[in-house]
Amino acid sequence: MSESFERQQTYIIETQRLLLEKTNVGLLDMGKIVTRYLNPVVTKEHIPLSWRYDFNPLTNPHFLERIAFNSTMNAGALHWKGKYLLFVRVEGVDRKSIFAVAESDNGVDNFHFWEYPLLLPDLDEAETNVYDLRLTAHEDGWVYGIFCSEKHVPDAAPGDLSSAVASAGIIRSKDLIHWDRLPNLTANSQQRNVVLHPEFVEGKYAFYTRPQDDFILAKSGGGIGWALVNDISNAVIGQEKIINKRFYHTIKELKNGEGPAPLKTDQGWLHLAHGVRGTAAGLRYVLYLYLTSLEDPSELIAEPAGYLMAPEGEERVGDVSNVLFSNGWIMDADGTVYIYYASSDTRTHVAVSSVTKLLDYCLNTPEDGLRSAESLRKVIHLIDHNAAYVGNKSNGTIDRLTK
Ligand code: M1P
Repeated sequence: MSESFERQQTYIIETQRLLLEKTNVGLLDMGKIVTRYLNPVVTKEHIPLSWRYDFNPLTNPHFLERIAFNSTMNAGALHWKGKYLLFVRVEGVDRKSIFAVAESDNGVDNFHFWEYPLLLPDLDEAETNVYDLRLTAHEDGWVYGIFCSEKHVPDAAPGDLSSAVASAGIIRSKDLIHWDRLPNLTANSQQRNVVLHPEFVEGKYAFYTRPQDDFILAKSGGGIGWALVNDISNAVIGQEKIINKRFYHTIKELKNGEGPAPLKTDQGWLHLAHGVRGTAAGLRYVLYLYLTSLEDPSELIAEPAGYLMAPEGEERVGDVSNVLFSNGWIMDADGTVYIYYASSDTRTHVAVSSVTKLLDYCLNTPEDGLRSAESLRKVIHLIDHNAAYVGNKSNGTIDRLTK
């Protein structure tokens, strides 16, 4: 064994050990709805070395990385047997993604990958890429994973190597090791960001959808949809109702998409979603919340204006900059909520809150009035409301504005 091989191997093993053992710390969060954490929870450096290096000095004398990875992002999440599990989208430098489970005891640090990536059954040779798995522990007893299954448009013109079509792949398991693959969801349009609701509704499986006219743009797809399906092993989307609409000049003007499966709370189903708008610097992805009724999960009952989280600091930079994306969260029995989100399609972070705070935010933050004049009215209203508490006197501005 050459000295170089041994030195490099030791260095790389030791560096990763230190990373995996690193304690994470919550950042100052006075008056904030979520607590961000100092370090990302899963980065490409967390990926097991045995997936990347050939440890045989004869076949890898320089100890070079044989399979390299680009990012660890858009993770589904599940609380399972006392562990916090992230089903991470692990993207290689070859641009293809696989799924792999990373596990932690406390949800905020020491995530380490299971020995092997998830063994996704391969049913269709034309399927080129798979990504963004959403986990749902359904009341039927299975854990489902819904993900984007992408292929090249079969009848693309010669030379057109970018046209793609997105549909929803479906897997299910009872032990999280062995996964059955069901046929992809059948729909009238392309679909990405499809999520399974955890309970039966009217005796049927309920899906959150995101109809889109083409691979990138939602266009006539009006927002996050909702559809009931009789048979999960032959899931066909018929009637689709838009339950969370897009609006002009909002954070979700261009498109939006359901994040993880919603959390059931005593005030309603709590949803985390992403909203996208166009800017001169490209698309900007932010995270927002909305609440739907317990009696009818497709009925919107509250939605604060704007975003809950937008890219900050280093989160703004990465493979696809200015993006926050989340398809995984976990609620503990005590109401603590762990939001797992990826920044700029590069690495995965955690932000911690509580169901009490998130509901308070949802129910007591003014909704989007869709016009500057309405935003002004809301600010004046709060200033006037605060007059009794902070000493300034209401001067009747709100009355003048409403006349
Ligand atoms: O690059 C940002 C995100 O873009 C897509 O999401 P959406 O379909 O909502 O635009 C997905 O490819 C997602 O994986 C990616 O993070």
